[in-house]
Amino acid sequence: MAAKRIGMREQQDSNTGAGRISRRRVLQWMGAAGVAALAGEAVQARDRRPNILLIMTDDHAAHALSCYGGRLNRTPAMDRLAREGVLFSNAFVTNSLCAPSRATILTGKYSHAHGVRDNFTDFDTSQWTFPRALRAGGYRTALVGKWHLRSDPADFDYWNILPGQGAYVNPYLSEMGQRKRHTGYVTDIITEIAIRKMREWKDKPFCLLLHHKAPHRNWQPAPRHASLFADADLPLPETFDDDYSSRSSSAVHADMRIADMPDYAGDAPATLTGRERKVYHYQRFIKDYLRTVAAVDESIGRVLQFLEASGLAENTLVVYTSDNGFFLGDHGWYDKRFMYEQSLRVPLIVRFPGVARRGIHCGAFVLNTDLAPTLLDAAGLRPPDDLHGRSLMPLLRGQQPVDWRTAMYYHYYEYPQSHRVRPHRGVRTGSYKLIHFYTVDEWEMYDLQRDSNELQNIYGNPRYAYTQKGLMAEMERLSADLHVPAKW
Ligand SMILES: [Ca+2]
Repeated sequence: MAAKRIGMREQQDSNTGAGRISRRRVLQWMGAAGVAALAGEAVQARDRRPNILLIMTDDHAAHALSCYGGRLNRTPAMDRLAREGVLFSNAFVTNSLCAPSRATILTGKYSHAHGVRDNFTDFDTSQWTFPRALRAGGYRTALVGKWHLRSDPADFDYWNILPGQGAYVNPYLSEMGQRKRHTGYVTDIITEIAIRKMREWKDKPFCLLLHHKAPHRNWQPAPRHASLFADADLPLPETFDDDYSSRSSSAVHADMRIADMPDYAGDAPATLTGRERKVYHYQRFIKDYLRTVAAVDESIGRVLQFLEASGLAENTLVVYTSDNGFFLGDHGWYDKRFMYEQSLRVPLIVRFPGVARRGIHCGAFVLNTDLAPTLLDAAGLRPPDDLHGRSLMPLLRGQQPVDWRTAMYYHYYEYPQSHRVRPHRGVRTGSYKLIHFYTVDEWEMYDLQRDSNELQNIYGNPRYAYTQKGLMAEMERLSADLHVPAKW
């Protein structure tokens, strides 16, 4: 059965002209024994399967990349990656929170299935992950930077990680369990370690997870970026003054308002009051946030340069994404968690020379559950049947399967710490979003075509009764498909 399925995929590959992948797969199917049984040339065949580099940041909102239309900053290296690969313009996370999203990326499953619903749960490292499957398939695997899953990493030949959140300046890192203090700025240090490892491993396929701490709170820019934006007032987001008047009480209840943010409270001049103080906090926050993004962009530039100089670029799949989105003053907030757009959306850019199209934007709905099956597919390995995600490989080639998803299910759990965002689940389609804060039985619904800022809650509006009913049914259908437990 497995062989038949792989055979079908092989057929697809040849139909789409991705002959190189097919050849790699053939070599892989033959396995070591098969290769050894063949004469001379095949025995010498080098494993040419693609290297995989997954670059992920922490809390980088899609609207803070210029290639995503962000108007706040410039991200030349990320933009270059997008020009040379595929930019997914509707990439969403399934639970907008650090640890749950990281566990989802590793396992290809929703929070309820991998068990990490919040930031306070240990990741059960006995479960399947895509690095484990790659390792079993002959890849060397490495993890460098932020891990945030509490348990020690289990599926990596090499790991060198920040303990917990880690520090921006002179951080400690744990290299295979050995703690060591480094001198310098965290984004640069993580980049250097990753480059060193790729250089060392360049002769055999590797999968390296390069996970930055930036741009996570508390934002500390590198000294070279300390005065970036110093002379400018950055524009306020359109929803900066959202008064939550049409929403459920859950938006009012949340504790993540720019106006009240403690980070800069002591620095604000005492003469400032009300909205002036809120604007002051915003300017301090957004500039520090974007300064930490600037170092990440430089890191990506350095990595791309290294890949070229070392001859690895043509055979390395590079992914850039973030573990969740972020409110950049949108709706008067910082942080994430809510299913609203700025938190739900993440940047996702994939460059795969010789396989993926160059410079296209793909608007299909893609989720963080899709990364694990995609990366296995790229390596010619078959993902297990119980993953919730689906390989993005056809989309990368510019072909959208007719049965691709047109709605996505979302589920956030962590409460009350931190930020008092009530648990909720919801569904998003191309035109609408329905959210249920089920612990208080409150509903919200938005018409995303007419109200992209999500300011007018239309739940219960008789004009939308038919649509509302359909969305509720769709949420239940997706929830049943995913086997989301009724109680947790
Ligand atoms: Ca995060």
